[in-house]
Amino acid sequence: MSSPPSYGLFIDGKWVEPPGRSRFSTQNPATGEPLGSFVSGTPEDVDRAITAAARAFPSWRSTPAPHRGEILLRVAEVFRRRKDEYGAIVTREMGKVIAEGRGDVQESIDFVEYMAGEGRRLAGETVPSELHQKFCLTVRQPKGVVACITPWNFPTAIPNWKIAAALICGNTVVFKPASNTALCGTKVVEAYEEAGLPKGVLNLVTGSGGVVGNALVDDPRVRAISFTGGVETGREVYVRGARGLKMVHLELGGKNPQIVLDDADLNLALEGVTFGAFGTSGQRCTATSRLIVHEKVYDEFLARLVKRVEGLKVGDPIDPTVDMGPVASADQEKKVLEYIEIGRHEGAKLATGGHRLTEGAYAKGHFIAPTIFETRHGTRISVEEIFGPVLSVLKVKDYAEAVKVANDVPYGLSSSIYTRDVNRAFQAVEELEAGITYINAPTIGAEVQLPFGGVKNTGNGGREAGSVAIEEFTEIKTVFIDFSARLQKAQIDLAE
Ligand code: TXE
Repeated sequence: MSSPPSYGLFIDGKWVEPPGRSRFSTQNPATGEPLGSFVSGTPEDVDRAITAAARAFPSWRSTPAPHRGEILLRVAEVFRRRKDEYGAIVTREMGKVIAEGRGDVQESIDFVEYMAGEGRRLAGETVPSELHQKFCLTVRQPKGVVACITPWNFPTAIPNWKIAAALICGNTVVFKPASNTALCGTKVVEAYEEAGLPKGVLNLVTGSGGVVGNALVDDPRVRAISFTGGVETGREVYVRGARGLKMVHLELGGKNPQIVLDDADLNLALEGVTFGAFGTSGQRCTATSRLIVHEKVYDEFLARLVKRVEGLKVGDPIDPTVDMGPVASADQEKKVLEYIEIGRHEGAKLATGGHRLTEGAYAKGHFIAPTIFETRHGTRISVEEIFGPVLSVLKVKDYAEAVKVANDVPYGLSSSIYTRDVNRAFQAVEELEAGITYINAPTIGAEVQLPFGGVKNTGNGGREAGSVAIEEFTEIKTVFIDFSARLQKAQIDLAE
């Protein structure tokens, strides 16, 4: 097999391959095909990237935000022009089916365009003063150099959610992608380069989380860290960042429930859970990993779901007729198989799947059969994030129990309820402990113009996307303009 193409780091507007670095490669999780070889960045590389970003900051922050937006529009154009090419790279490197690979790139286009428009808003407030002839307002200012650390499950969309939002606000960026999707990360940066982003404004350092990630989080010049990944890594990043009193934005796991009440449109609920649980092989942070079903419709619904899921075509995700690809890596395969074993040991009843697919075309990939367990609330598979094609089904006696079970997990990202009762639907909006609630739609399906994030261990309170995305990347400056031409004192009683 010929060796895959080599890629460098992107520092100060140049692709560089510092001598003496070790390298790592990425593979297609469906076929084992090597895709690219990348530099294992070192703390010195991180230092150079931060130096470049810090040097570029004064001029980028003083570039009018609408002009920054024009560059982002050009970035979106590059993604649009390259959608087929990039979509196929997403699919080949991460393993999601080609429609979703293209969807990943479409989400990048949507978000970058949306943020380009933010260049003409970046709104502050004007508020009245308690004093005469005094004008009070707030303006948004960039934070400085920010670090964007991203996972592999949306390997172009998540980087863009962070990078475009950071850039429109006037920050400069050092970006570290997940190692198993380093090619996608590299392609994202190429798009910004092609669009003419000034040098140093966006820098890429590939390499391990322990080395590159830690060096970024620890450097005092990095003022904010935007991180999406696993809970334990997120906690570590938060604690390290806290030492430098940095703003750390975390987007972590989920254990997202779909509730099906006895009055639900079962056909719709069936399509919802099939897509929610097995789309992207269950590797979305909003993936449906718990199906909570009213006892009156439980048997019928489960039987239909098993039949539907057994009809899914699993295979090479580049084939447009395939419904579900492999999981993203050997590590993911191991973790998911461990959870399947845990499920068996804790007495869950396997309704379908529960094994690797290894024969013929599956032999070189990380394929796992779509898996459904019947279990009870409180088992490990019903409360821990598995992040794979494994669905836990739970029976409940009524709406109240459904919500109690839905809420009784350490996470709170997405949630969904299928019912025709409008009162129940609104009650669920009020009662489900989650950052996102869908009514009669699956737990997946974020749109870029709406805030994204969750409660409890899903994060630390921030939201990405939507107009609130800029909160993460701006400081607010409060401005008082006194045009009275005399000293006025707030809060001090005036002499009668
Ligand atoms: O995530 P990590 P992994 C969950 C999911 C998955 C598990 C592991 O359960 O099975 O996490 O995935 C970088 N300082 N989610 O291993 O390790 C790392 O290099 C700074 C859920 O991929 O959290 C990568 O770029 N950075 C989640 C990024 O952090 C560090 C999506 C994420 O890696 C670092 C992804 C460190 N010390 C995984 N260590 C969701 N719910 O969306 C690692 N990194």
